[in-house]
Amino acid sequence: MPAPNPIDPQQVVDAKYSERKPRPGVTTKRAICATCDIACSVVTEVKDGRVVRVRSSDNPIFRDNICMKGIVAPKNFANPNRILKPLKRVGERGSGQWEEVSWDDAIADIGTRLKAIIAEHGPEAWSVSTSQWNTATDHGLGRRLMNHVGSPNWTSGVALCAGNTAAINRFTYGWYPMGDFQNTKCIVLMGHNPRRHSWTPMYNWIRQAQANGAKLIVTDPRRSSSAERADIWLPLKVGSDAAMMLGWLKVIIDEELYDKAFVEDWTVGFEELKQRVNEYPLERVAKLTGCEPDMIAKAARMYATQGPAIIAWTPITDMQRNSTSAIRLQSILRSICGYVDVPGGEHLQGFNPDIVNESAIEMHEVLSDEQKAKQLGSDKHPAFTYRGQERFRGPTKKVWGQEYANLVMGCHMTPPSSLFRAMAGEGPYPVKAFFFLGNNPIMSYANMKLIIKAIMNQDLVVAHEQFMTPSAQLADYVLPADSWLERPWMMDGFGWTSTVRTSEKSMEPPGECRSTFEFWKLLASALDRPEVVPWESIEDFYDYRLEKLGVTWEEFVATTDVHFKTPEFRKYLKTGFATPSGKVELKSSALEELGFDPLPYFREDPPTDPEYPLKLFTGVREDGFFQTGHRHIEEMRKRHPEPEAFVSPGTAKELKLEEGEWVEVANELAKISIRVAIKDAMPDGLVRIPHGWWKPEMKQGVGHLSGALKYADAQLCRDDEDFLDLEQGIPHLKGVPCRINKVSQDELKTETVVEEVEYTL
Ligand SMILES: Nc1nc2c(c(=O)[nH]1)N[C@H]1C(S)=C(S)[C@@H](COP(=O)(O)OP(=O)(O)OC[C@H]3O[C@@H](n4cnc5c(=O)[nH]c(N)nc54)[C@H](O)[C@@H]3O)O[C@H]1N2
Ligand SMILES: Nc1nc2c(c(=O)[nH]1)N[C@H]1C(S)=C(S)[C@@H](COP(=O)(O)OP(=O)(O)OC[C@H]3O[C@@H](n4cnc5c(=O)[nH]c(N)nc54)[C@H](O)[C@@H]3O)O[C@H]1N2
Ligand code: SF4
Ligand SMILES: [Mo]
Repeated sequence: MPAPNPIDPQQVVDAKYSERKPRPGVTTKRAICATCDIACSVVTEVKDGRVVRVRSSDNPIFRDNICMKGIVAPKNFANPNRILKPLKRVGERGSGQWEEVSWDDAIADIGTRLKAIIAEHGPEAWSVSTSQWNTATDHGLGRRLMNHVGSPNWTSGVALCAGNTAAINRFTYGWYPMGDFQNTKCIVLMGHNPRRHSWTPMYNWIRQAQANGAKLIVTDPRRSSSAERADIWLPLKVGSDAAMMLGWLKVIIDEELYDKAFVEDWTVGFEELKQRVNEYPLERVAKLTGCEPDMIAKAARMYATQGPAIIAWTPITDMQRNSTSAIRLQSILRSICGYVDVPGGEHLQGFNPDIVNESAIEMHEVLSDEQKAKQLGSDKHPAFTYRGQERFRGPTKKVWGQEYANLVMGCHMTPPSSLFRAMAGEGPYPVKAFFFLGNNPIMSYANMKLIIKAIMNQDLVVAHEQFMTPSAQLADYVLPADSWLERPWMMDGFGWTSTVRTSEKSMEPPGECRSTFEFWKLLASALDRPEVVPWESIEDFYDYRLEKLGVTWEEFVATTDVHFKTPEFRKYLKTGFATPSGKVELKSSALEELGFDPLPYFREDPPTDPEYPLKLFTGVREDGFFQTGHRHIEEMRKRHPEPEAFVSPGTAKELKLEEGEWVEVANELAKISIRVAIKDAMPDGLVRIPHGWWKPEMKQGVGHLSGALKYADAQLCRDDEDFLDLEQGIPHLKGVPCRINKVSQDELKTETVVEEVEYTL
């Protein structure tokens, strides 16, 4: 049975369920899989103190939500490559030589060195990068410590995935809404392509909604599996989503298909929006997107008239040079069609009032205005920095009860490219200490070689990791991290939904692996700020967060899979929206004050260089891996032994490419080695590059980085201003000019040989 959507209160009431009897010889725990960032509830089976199996939850809300990456977790975390002891670099940085040290010695030395760096350069010289899921499992404690110490320079994978969506949504209606898939009548997927083993719950919700009669509209240059199941598929040009939505608005406004009463009563800037949209007649949009005007109009009409509709969150528009406009356009479409905060549409949930939420734990109020103003990137690309989000403090307090709402942890970040350029010595001031937790930074942003230079230019580099990733290979300390099987978790809906969920600890961490909680607690003490993380243990910390509910963590986790706030719709009737005007800002006063165009627009691609006639995008995730991880698991590697560039049969013919042939994909920044996979779902001229390839079995250290220098997509991702979104400064990963170079047969043969070429930076 596909999973019901946990937004619906009826579903929650119905969710009394009986647990399956454990198999003989095992005990079971109820856990949340944190292998990817969609967080499925699962059951773990424990035998002799170890997790031997992960299966899907018995709770009907979550049943069926499990994928192969969740199932393989016990093998993943028991892999011999797992780091079990703190490692200290000996020899040159990146030389691959380590000695085992104790946690106490490591943390003491890290504390002393970090204090010295702060004394010399100021607290802003310390920066931190984390990942999607890690951002959710450090519970805001990293930000809390940084805020107390005085550094605003925190970034995360959420800058290119969901966190930035949330931050940009605030410009329109002050929060980021969550789709009510259970009751919707129409779903739009802009590229986003949930599959059985990728965004599994989302895939289940969409299938269920379609079974209930909901329409599906997909925009995707490639004929994806979602496109195949769609009522309308718009095969648009890569990177042209914002232009497509301007076209939809043109139709919806011209044909008066919008919610007039809502627009009249609850929005500002409709006339200006209308004028802007008039600059995008369908003929122009057809040119920009490569789609037929009739089809564009048909999709727009379907969205506006077959609602309530959802434009599902998509990472695709998070990674485009028109990202801010594209995300704003999604917000504007939702708003003028009357789908915001209504059943079947998109729900503004706010905080759960029963717990201390992570935005509050972060304590952004203790970071001085002077330090906030130093946040890197806030001058040029401020949208999700403190400066960009400043205008929402007062309105957020009024509507949602708290000044700082760090939705999906994306609302007070440093844009990654600004950070790495500063770390590499490009100014405006020195950044000399870099910590990364649960994040593979050199491979997870744009311009990998610049990030390597940035890391090599540091005085102190600390990784908290499970595996010796290419990034960890460049650290001074690699501290062993626990996994989601080995710690409890109280999950507060990524600071975005009001759902609180629980995960039991299934087993003890192996070796000396420790949690992110422990990492921050130890570091706080080493920086002489023990009072910042005063709780003895993570359970003690959860007790504190649950005080208002009057239960302990032990009681809560034993009785609760999911704790809800009763959904209320159209709350704005009482409170207004959390924007400066209290209304939905179709024309954004905050963007205008920051010096940007307050209306959405489409910035065309720079002229094509004939040297690089093709375009690439990174994406189409592999079932067996999560992002840059999992390449060490044999069963998964068998499924995807080598990185593959997808090209159309037409492009293959033109370039005389054979299926399975090794080629180079190259652009101004770099070239990578990759095998050709000819796919008739691909349009001509477009190349799909998979994200995050390295091979743990290959040589470690500078010059190799376990194959990252040979295969990683991040080398081709550009971070020069032409390829950055103006407002956020995030890179364009959907439509980067490139070419394919044939390689000689001799080179081809060496691909399977272990002997490795050394790469220079
Ligand atoms: N060039 C390029 N950059 C991208 C993308 C792209 O397509 N191309 N995609 C973007 C997207 S969508 C995302 S979501 C981000 C993701 O970027 P990251 O957040 O960096 O994600 P991963 O590559 O999964 O790296 C996570 C690391 O955390 C480690 N880890 C796993 N569990 C734990 C744990 O419990 N504790 C600790 N301490 N470590 C753990 C894993 O071993 C892994 O090395 O990257 C973004 N960046
Ligand atoms: N198994 C597995 N599952 C995963 C992950 C994983 O690594 N492995 N990663 C997780 C993460 S962090 C994320 S963000 C998601 C990503 O998952 P999705 O959101 O589904 O993203 P992708 O699979 O990268 O690409 C989806 C589609 O976008 C299309 N596309 C490319 N460029 C454009 C464009 O410019 N416009 C439009 N409209 N479409 C475009 C591609 O053709 C592709 O069909 O998957 C999550 N789920
Ligand atoms: S989709 Fe798979 S990896 Fe992601 S949380 Fe669910 S089971 Fe875990
Ligand atoms: Mo992502």
